[in-house]
Amino acid sequence: QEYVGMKLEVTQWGERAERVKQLAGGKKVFMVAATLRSETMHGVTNLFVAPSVKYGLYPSSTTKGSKEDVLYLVTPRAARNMAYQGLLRTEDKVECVGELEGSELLGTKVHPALSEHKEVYVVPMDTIKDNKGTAVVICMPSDSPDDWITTLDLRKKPEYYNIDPEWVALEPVPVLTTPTYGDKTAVAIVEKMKINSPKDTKQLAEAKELAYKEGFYGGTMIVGKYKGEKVEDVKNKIRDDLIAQDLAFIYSEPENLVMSRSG
Ligand code: ZZB
Repeated sequence: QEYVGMKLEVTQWGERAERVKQLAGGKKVFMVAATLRSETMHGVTNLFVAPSVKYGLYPSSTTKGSKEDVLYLVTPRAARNMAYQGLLRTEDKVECVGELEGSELLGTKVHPALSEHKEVYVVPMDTIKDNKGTAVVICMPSDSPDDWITTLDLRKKPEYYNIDPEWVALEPVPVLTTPTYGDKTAVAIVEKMKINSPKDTKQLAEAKELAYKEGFYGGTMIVGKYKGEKVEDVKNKIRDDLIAQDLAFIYSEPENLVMSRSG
C-alpha cells in the first residue's frame, strides 16, 4: 500500500505534553499522517491519535523526505518501515529520541500546511489501528465518514474522552463536490445511512468505500490551485506538489507480512 505521509508541524505542545516537549529538546517536530486523500488537505479540522498507542520521536533523514533535520512522530512500526525507505537517520538500527503515549499529545496544536485552518488540535480516535500507517490520522470530516462520526462523538462526550470541547469546535470545510452528495460528501452519507456511532464499524466501512468512489470518480475540486478540475485528473498532481514543497513524502508498507514474503 502506498500512502502519502503528510507532515504536520507541532506549533504548540499541550499541557499534557511537557515530558514530550523535553524529549524533543527544542527540535522541530512533525507528526506524520498516512493518507490516501492528500487532495483533501485544505479541509483538515483536527489530527487524530490513539490514546493508548505507543509512539516515538525519530530523527529524519535529510537526503530523502525532508530538507532539514527534524523529528518525526510516528509509531515504532512505522519508523521501521520509514527507515527501510531511507526516510530516517539510521546507524545500525533505527534511532529513537524517546517514546510516548498518544494520550500525552491530546490538546497539542499542529499546523496543517495548505489548510484553511492554520492550527488544529490533536484529539483522540479510538478506532485507529496501530498496525496500519503511522497511527496518526488527519481529520477530514467533509470527505471521511469515520472522521465526521468521530468528531460528533467527541463533541457529545468530551468528559468521557477527557478533552476540552473547544478542541473539536471547527466545522467541516468543503474541498470538493460530488454530483450525488454535494460538497460535504461524508456528512451526507453519514446522515443518509443513519450512522450513529464510531462503533458502527460495518456501516462505516461501507460508507468509506462509497465516499472514496464518489470523491475519486465523481468529485470536482472547489478550492485551491486546481479548482474546477476533476479529482481523478489532479489527485497525483496535488500529491506531487506537496512533495515538491517538502510538505509530504511517499510512505509505503506491505499489505501484510505473509503476502510480502511469499510474493
Ligand atoms: C485523510 C482522508 C480524507 C482520509 C478523506 C480518508 C478520506 P485504507 O483505505 O484503509 O488504507 N487511516 C490511515 N491510517 C489509519 C489507521 N492506522 N487507522 C485508521 N484509519 C487510518 O485507509 C486509509 C485512510 O484511513 C487514510 O486516508 C486515513 O484517512 C485513514 F476524505 O486521510 B485518510 C472515504 C475516506 N476519505
